[in-house]
Amino acid sequence: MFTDRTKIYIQSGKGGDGHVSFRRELYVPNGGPDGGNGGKGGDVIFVIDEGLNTLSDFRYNKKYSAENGSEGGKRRSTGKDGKDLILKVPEGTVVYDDETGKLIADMSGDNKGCVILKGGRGGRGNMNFATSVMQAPQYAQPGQEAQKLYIRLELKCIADVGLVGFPNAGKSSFLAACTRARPKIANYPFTTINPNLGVAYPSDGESFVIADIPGLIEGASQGVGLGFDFLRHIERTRVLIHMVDISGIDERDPVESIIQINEELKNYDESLLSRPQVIACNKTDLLPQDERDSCLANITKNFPEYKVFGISAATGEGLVQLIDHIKNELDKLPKGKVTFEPEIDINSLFDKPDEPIFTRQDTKDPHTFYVEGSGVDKMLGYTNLESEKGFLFFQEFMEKNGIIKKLKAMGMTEGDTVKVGEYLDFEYFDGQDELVTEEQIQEDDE
Ligand SMILES: Nc1nc2c(ncn2[C@@H]2O[C@H](COP(=O)(O)OP(=O)(O)OP(=O)(O)O)[C@@H](O)[C@H]2O)c(=O)[nH]1
Ligand SMILES: [Mg+2]
Repeated sequence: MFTDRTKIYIQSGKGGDGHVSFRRELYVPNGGPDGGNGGKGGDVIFVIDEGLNTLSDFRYNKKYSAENGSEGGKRRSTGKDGKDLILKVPEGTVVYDDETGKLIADMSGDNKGCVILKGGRGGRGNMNFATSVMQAPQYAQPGQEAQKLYIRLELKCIADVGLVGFPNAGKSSFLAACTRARPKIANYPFTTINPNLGVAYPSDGESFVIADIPGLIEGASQGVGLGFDFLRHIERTRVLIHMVDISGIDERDPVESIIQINEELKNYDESLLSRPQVIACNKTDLLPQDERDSCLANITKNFPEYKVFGISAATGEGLVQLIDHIKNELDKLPKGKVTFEPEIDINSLFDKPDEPIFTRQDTKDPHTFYVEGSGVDKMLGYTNLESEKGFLFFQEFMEKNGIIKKLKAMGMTEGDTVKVGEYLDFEYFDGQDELVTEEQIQEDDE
């Protein structure tokens, strides 16, 4: 089945955690810290695959994750980087953030591939944290979190020319007559249920691509019929061929039809109406010469802004002239494909505000307290506690946020353990109102 729209979940790899370990050597009782850094998490990358023309590959599998980075190891060994996840899509695929509906990336034109989600960076192992102040750091930095996102993929065909009109107007017949495409053709509305592409060769110059979409009906822009879902396939086209049946067999007034279809185009996307449009009055073979002439004259009078052609997809009448005219119109326009600009910086989606700082007492051990929240983790991430400056900064942070006060109010007394974030343990000393690391206690004892 043809799929041109789907929602999937993607996730980059988490960064590997930094490692905590100490050198063990014969005759060296207290080796220095040698825990290595974690590996980087894998990215989620989209690339264009020229061989694809639908999003059917995404129909069944809805979840995609890149590999996590591995944890750092002993003896300063760095964890392995997680493998990137490469997702292949057809050219013309547009990636949207599902929640906001904003455009993240248009996989077309010069954009042959791009990173949509970045893997987390690896955490630093404790080998980075040894200083003269602290010889045996007991913690390492955690790896950065993975990025997670629900996205919507939409294929918007890459074509130079779009065919629009009511069902049964003869759009597919026209495509079949002018190109080597073989779409289904039949005398009932909505014969076409997927867009068809065909390459047309004008008498002179380069070929161009025509997109045939299902017939539009009144209300198409609001989702009536099949039209709405497929109007996106003409968004990238630069010239429109408006196909209208003038034989009278569908009992629609041609002038009324043209107005109605243009109304639907305008409701869907106003810019569609400002594109060069050519009216192709089809099925001339079914009308006597005089009727056909008066009909064409009437349409020309009503739509002076458009060029009007009488054609027959059945006999081939007027097709060469129409194709050559379209080629001329295309040549007048600036070269290049219609592409869409991102409406959102993907990274801004992951800049979450810090959680409030949260303090609590251990439920079983009244002498252990916790200080938690992403704000704390972030602070620890950029603070080197082993440097004097870093340690001072940390103390100020605890002070400024009223954390010591809160802990004391909860019953913290001298000698109690305070666990900050995921990795840091301190012992509280009353009187000085400050925290001292275990190593400093040891040093003081000596
Ligand atoms: N006599 C005659 N019949 C035509 C001509 N063009 C198309 N038809 C017939 O009109 C009917 C509809 O043609 P299609 O090409 O399927 O029309 P369509 O616009 O693609 O219709 P949908 O896909 O339903 O939107 C078919 O029975 C065709 O054989 C023409 O120039 N002359
Ligand atoms: Mg058709």
